[in-house]
Amino acid sequence: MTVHSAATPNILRALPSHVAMANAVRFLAADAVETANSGHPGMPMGMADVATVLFSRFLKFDAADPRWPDRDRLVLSAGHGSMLLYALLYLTGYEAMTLDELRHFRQWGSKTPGHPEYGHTEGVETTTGPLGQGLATAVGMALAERMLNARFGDGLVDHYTYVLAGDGCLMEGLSHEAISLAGHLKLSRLIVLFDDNQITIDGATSLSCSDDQLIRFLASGWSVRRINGHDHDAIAQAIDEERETSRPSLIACRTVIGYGAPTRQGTEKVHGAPLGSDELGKAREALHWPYSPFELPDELLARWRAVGARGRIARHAWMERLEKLDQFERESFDDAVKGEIGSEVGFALREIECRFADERPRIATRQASQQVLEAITQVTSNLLGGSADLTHSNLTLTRAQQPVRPGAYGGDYIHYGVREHAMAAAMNGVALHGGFIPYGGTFLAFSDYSRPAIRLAALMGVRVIHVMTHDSIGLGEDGPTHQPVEHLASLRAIPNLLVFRPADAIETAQAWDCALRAVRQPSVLCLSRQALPVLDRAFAAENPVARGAYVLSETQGPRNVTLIATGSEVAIAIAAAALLRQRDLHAAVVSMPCFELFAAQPPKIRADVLGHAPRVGVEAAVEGSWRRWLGETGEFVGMTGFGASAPAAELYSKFGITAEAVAAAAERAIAQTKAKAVPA
Ligand SMILES: Cc1ncc(C[n+]2csc(CCOP(=O)(O)OP(=O)(O)O)c2C)c(N)n1
Repeated sequence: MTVHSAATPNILRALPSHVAMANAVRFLAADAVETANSGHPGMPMGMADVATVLFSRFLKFDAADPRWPDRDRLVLSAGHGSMLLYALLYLTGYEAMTLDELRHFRQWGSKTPGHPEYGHTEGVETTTGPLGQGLATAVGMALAERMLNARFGDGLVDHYTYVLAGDGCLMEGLSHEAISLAGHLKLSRLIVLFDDNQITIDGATSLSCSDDQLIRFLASGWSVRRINGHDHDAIAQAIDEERETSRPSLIACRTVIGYGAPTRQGTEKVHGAPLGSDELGKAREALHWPYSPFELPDELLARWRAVGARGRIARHAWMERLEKLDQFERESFDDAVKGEIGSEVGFALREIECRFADERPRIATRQASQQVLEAITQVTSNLLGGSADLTHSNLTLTRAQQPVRPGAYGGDYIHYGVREHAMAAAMNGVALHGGFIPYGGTFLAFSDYSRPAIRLAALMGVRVIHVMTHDSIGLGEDGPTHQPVEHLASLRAIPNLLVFRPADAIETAQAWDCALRAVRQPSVLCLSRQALPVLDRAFAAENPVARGAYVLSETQGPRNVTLIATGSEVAIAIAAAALLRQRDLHAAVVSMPCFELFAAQPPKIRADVLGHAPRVGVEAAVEGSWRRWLGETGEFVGMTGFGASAPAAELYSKFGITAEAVAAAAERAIAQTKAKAVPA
């Protein structure tokens, strides 16, 4: 094979430029996978034509400013094809994406991890890899775009959301929720380019799937068509026309996976393994690509760089329009896009906290949450509420909010329908897009349905607030299907996720304050169905929930035991402390609404709160990670299995989560500690 100098692009002149541009993408991807000896060459080689047409003719972006708010969003839902995206970022001139980064694909410290990671690589709009997530996240982005457009107009917000998705994304159940929601909401700025190559890892899609995807999307209210995904004119025509429809669009691009690899293309062999030097050499011959790995003729690179700069004029014009706005409007836009919560929200939270302290309402924490939301939605319109069809149970809708309706995006509340997973993923998309702080409700037991998207929010570090009510057996009669027992433990196992379980109305306001301020962390607010008393506490100038745990009631003298509880069980711990007092035992009570924030405190603060006396943990859930706070001699009072269908009070008594049981556990813990202290 002849290797031409990069300065003599003879071959370029023989090929139409867009074909050469697509081949540049193909070989950067295939060579990076080859160098890493790991990765997925098939998808980038197959979708190079579609991506080239999209980038060179349609995508509104400026590589010099990857965060320009009015850029089109591109989501690579088929995240395993990450090299497609990295190649495009390099070619179009994103500063941080150098050729060296491509050479270090999948290596420690590189900007080119195995799957695209938001926040790690500039130009990556969302983390993808778990199939289907990107598509559902894009629904949230497209929704945020329309909603922001309704507020600020075409001059500031006027862009599209494009998705590259494969068979795998469309097979995932999540895709059904996502396309159904997008179709219902008529998100016409959402365009899915489906890599319709009919191959997944096991082989042909016919092994496992007989869906007619076009009919499926059509049934959900989408505009659909199928094209040859290697015909640049057909791709361009399809995108051009679909941008004008009043519905979201599916363009099924029939492609050949691994296009250009002579013996492997069109088969599963090219999905997720390097081509090997022989096959790669033959692909070079077949596609008339005489360049060595990572070598590009200057002229071709220049063409791609021009694509990266194509949006510069539009961006400057946009900046001028922004500058011309009056100060109030400009600040409103900036605050929305940056996700500022504003001092008014802080004041509203303080005010309602004081009201709860004065009035001491005996209400469920879900009701307290609603009152908090009532207060803050009076002073900000940057919150986007919603619920997965449990609005009246989660109490997530306020008087100030209006539902968003198909084609009418002026509201600030989403009826997500019974689609917990899509709700969670769409909220990620809203947060990533910017403009709104999303919160959404469901029952805590159904957090499992949202979990993959919650995990991604935590991985990406985005502020999404989950309002999960009916947080224990305390919900009563609905029974064990609806009573979470392992969910707190399982959510607490997700790194970078804040799990709050406030004990009363005051802590609920304080937990909301923490969740809103946690700009790089998602939160789950676990709220009770049942009414809870407002607990006595000393006045605190600072928000004690922000420390994760604090001493709610201290002993007069040295502690005999420390009772640590969360949520509805804090009141039980207080009652147990009273029982212990009658037995001459001094129990301090610690409320621990957020394990994660407490774990992040300096050791001295943690030691002051936990004390040196034996400890008892109380939570109407399985033990999970409680041992960390209890030590070897500590006792845990909670659930050991599933709940049951009965009135709440009876369940607490039958499952032994009572003041008496906590007092007995305290006595055992004290005795065990003494026994340990006696030398053998
Ligand atoms: C939720 C999830 N399940 C499984 C996988 C593993 N996986 C990665 S790619 C893939 C097949 C995807 O097929 P397709 O979307 O057609 O991609 P192509 O073969 O065209 O590259 C699978 C099962 C994953 N990444 N995410």
